[in-house]
Amino acid sequence: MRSNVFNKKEFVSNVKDNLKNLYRKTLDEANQQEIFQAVSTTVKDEIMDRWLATQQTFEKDDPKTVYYMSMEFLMGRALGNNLINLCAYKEVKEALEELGLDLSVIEDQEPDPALGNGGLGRLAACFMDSLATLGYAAYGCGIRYRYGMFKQKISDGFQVEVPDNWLKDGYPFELRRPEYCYEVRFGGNVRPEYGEDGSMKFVHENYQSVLAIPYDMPIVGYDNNVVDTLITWDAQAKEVFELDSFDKGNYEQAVAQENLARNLVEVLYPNDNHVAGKELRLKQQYFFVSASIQRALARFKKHHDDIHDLPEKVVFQMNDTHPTVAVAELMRILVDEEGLGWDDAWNITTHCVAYTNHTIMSEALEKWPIEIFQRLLPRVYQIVDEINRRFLIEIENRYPGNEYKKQKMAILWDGQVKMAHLAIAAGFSVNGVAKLHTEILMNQELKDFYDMYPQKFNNKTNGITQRRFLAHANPLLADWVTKHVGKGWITDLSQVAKLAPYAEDPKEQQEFMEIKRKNKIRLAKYIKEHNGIEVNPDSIFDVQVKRLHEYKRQLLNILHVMYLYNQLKSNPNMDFYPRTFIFGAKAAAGYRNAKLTIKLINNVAEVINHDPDIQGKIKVVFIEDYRVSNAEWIFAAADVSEQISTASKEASGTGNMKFMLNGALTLGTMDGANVEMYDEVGADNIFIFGMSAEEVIAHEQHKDYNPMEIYNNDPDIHKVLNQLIDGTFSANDKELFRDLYNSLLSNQGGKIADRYFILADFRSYANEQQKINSYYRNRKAWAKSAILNVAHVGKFSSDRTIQEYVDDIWHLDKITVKMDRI
Ligand code: F58
Repeated sequence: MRSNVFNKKEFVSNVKDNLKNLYRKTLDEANQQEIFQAVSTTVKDEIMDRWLATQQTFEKDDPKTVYYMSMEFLMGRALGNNLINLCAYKEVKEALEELGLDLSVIEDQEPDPALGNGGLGRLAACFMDSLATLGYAAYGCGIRYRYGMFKQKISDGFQVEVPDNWLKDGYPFELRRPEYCYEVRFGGNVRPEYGEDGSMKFVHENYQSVLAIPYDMPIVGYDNNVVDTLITWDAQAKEVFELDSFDKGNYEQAVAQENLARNLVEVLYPNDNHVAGKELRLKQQYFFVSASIQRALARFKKHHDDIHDLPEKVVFQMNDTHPTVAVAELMRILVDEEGLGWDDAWNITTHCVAYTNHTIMSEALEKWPIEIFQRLLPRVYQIVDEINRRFLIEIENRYPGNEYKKQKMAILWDGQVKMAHLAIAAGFSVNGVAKLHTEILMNQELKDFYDMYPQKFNNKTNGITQRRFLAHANPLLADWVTKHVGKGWITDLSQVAKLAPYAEDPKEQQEFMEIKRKNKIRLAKYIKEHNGIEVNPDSIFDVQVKRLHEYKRQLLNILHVMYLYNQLKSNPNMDFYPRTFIFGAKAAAGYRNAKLTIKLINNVAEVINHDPDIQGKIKVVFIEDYRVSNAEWIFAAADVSEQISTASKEASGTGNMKFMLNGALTLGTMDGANVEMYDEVGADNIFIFGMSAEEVIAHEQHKDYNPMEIYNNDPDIHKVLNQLIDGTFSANDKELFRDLYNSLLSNQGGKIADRYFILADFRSYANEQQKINSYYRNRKAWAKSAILNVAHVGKFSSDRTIQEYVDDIWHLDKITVKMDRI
């Protein structure tokens, strides 16, 4: 907060006032949750002035605006982050200390808003932070799920999902805006209606309606008075049991609408890189997309009479295909409500929508059964049908007589609506999220589309916000960086390059390692409190935290731990630097192998952590309920960052960047953004192993991979795999891990054996792990590499990513918010 606004005395007195007004309590009487609410209300008050001023600037300057459309925004806690971006963190911490209060305890009271699964949702959150910080007009558009990502409990080593009732105490950083509500219609039928002049329009009737009510959350830019907005939409029944419903005998209809509204926004689908294709999910998509477009158009029309100018002022970025129904909804509004002709409307639409692809995993590609789509969205379906018809003509013109092309590229095919095809046909930009990923899209997955529209394709390598993941997560390292390069890195991460010369300096190396050690102690304390496991802060903290998915290969990691354990057992005096293997991961509730892998990790932990033979040299920890708030502590404490996906499968990864920012050394495959991290930091400061994407793809095409051969020829691997089924780690139930064993060795139900090449990469993984073991003994070399990782992380700021989106895709105007406007 600017010093003329913020002073400690005033802050304290406002907190006390808020306690009084909210709870009729004094500081002594209030509990921590009430204090959190009062502190947050005080901070929100401060934000409000800037939010108002930003809105007034929008009104006056009318800048081009991006609407970032995403089913997920994994925001994490707001209080600490807002204080960082208001430049008031330290002052508020001190002010509270004077009252005997601890800011981090208060921060801990905040529910962790988890309206997202993993990378895709967290990316959206980082992008919002960067948009506000760089001074661009932006709205995030999403859904206000009543229940976010489930909370994970570990019970007897198994994951148990507990509902995340994040709104139960009320959320202080949101604002209900019922005055901006919109109607969204589902079902019913469409019939043509002819005017007396011979004109025809479509009438949608017998539909069900819900009202979309927006809740705005402020997105505070860093030290620039800009506050953008995340709109999350809540659903409400349009008519709440109105008397005339009874009169008309419409009672059932009223109940149905009430139910629809309640179910729509009830819960986030907890799948990462997998879509279940449930009808309710399509309803969610249309619901938030329709409401967001209506709001965007209403804002536009306040200042503009001619809808043809829309592309000059508005761009919709679709975060994966989930919001792709936006294409047809915008067409519907332009044609049916604005009265434009098809070509006119198509021209506007295709200059307003752009699409980001986040995966090549086929199970994550969205396809809707036409039957569902048509029944749920009859008018929107007609429009998709027409888009498809014209698209097929375009393909025919380009590739006359090539039926095969049409089959492969059609939007409607085989009873399904292919959302990616719709997004590419309509989007003026199609981007991947890392160099390698974009290349794979262009040369393999989307090759037909790239051949047809090369100009649409571009890469935007992901990034992360250094404000949350360094300034807030790791204050000790943040101060160390500032001491050496000044504060500029907070808004221009490329400035960390100036750290490079310090990497050679023994005193700086020492200081750096001291900071890491303190962060490891902080995490060790957390682990002790939450897991009851004692870990040694002088061991290597080797960390893999991310969603649990077979392609991310947590199984490779834990199999290697089993292998090391076998080695140590048979040779207790072998060269081995103590290591703590830390895991954190949620598995989708219905994903069997993923859940079994969690159980395996916990069982291996149980055996190894209690085996006196290995003298505590290996510890295995599974951190319960991995989420944004504990992630911040985990990144800060890591020595080794495990980024070990099968090459070609991880589109980018963003956790990899958060570890790098905090000075961990990456152990990774040449996959996703790891490739670019390697380019930045150099071969000496990263541990790379495994097959290349090209090799993996070649094996997949030739179907010539046989894991059984490796199992038969490598006795160490043989032993480890047998331990999955001989009771070593499941004494009471030898069969417990049979499915994991089978998944590695036998083809089953369409799934080929070891489809993620775990055995193929095992030896080269173990070799790199061995190198890490030796390298860590050389503290100076390690410290040097760690510092160089921080020094070369500049490229991976989401500020850089957003600037590229602005320059190449969105073309937004920068705004300046002056506070004297209010
Ligand atoms: C992730 N995708 C990618 N999808 O896996 C990761 O490599 C990338 O860094 C990140 O996006 C950001 O670009 C991802 O998180 C999902 O969680 C979807 C949720 C909805 C269902 C389909 C998967």
